[in-house]
Amino acid sequence: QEAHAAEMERTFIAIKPDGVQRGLISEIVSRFERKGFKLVAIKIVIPSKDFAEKHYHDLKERPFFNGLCDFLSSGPVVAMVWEGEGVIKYGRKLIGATDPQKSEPGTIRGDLAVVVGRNIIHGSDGPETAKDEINLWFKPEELVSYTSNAEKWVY
Ligand code: FUP
Repeated sequence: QEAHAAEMERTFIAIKPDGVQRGLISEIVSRFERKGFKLVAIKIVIPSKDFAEKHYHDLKERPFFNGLCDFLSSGPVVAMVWEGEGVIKYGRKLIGATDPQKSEPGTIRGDLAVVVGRNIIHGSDGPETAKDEINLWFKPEELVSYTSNAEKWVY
């Protein structure tokens, strides 16, 4: 069965400043890549505080909101769009629970992080937020559509 890129599910994944500073970019990219998901956009940026507040707007009433936005804007972030069947939900599974003390071993946060305020990675939590976050972080022309021969062996 052919899966067409235009219809394929996409999610927004970001390696936060702690993940970048700790040298975990390739480790994290590798886990998504080996699963069989396809990287369709990637860049490294230092978000402004204002931009971080837009990204986390759903959490603006939470007590940790200000610190969280300071943290996200404190250094380089690797912003990515990953594509593939079930990538939104399974991407969250690869990432693990929000609090690394509760993330299972084998997940990115479970294996590589210790506290919730430094949990190294972000992933969209549903189809609507995926769409919004991709639009916030990327221009349409920054996303690349391509056929990967490897997909024949994944789907
Ligand atoms: P997640 O989708 O797993 O990133 O979790 P949330 O959207 O609930 O939270 C976003 C970020 O807020 C987390 F990655 C870390 C931070 N956070 C805290 O610092 N303290 C909390 O109690 C909850 C979340």
